[in-house]
Amino acid sequence: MDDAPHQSTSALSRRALIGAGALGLATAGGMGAAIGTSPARAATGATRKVTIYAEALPGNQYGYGLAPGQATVPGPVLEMYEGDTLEITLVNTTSQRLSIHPHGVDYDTGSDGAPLNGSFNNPGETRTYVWRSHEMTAAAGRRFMPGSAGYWHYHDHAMGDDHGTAGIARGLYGALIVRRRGDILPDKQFTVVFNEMMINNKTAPNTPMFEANHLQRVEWLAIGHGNLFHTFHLHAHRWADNRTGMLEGPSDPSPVIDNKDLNPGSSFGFQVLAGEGGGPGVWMYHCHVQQHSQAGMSGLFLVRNADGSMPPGAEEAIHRFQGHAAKATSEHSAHQ
Ligand SMILES: [Cu+2]
Repeated sequence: MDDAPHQSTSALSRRALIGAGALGLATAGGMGAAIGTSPARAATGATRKVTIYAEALPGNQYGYGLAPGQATVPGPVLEMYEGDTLEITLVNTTSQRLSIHPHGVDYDTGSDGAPLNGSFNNPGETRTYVWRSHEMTAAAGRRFMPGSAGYWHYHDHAMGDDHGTAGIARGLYGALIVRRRGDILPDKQFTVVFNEMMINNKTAPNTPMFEANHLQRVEWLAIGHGNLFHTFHLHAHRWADNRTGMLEGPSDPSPVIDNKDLNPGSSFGFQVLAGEGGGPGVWMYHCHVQQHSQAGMSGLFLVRNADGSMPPGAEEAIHRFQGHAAKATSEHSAHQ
């Protein structure tokens, strides 16, 4: 379980995933050795199989993992290229009914993950879910039907009630990326889930501290859950409000933003170059609903120097965040 505030060790390297040949779906044990090997390659219509383990975690939490004993909150980043199929064997190691339900891709009722369709794992049961994707297609009137590409997500839809309310509350969620061929691949990925008054089911100062070296390409995966309205803000960086976060030319009309609504069930992603513009340092990411950030919905993005060393003032800023965040949380609790 990822219970340390430092996320860097568990933040999966994009190149590691591609190198493993399974687009983020290799077993965790095989990942490390593959860093820096083959470039992205995926045949149209490829089917990839992955086994995911749903497990109970300390503190009444639950998580998805790619190997037994490796469940995390959020779960692993799952990736596919448009046209590919993902065949997920979900092993339910828990005593609870649960499932895995995707957003953005194609699936039959039997892979819906919803009790409405009888699609879930009973306690201890193993079940296979099939997620398909497709490319954009030409339609009548010079229009196009959208493909599956996007920054999506997956979550439980069966624990507690027919909507998976208890499973989502306890951590059964993760990011799902469907890429278009030719998309630029990032060096690092950070998943940020705003769930009720928490980030990745934690509050400051125990929220993840994401790390990258100056100008590394980092991909932020933002997901909303729960019952509250949130807004995601990242300091010192900005992105285009479109599918990738990057402009496709000098006249691309996409708005450029640094703050975006992140409400229950919604998701978005974008890529930035770490510290581009602002340089190395410690930058905040947080919910911009003031009561939420004040109550602990904030975290740190440490942009190290290009050589990996700590920039001036970074240690002090981290200590300041840990002290102030803890104080803010306790003060807020006192007012409840
Ligand atoms: Cu919020």
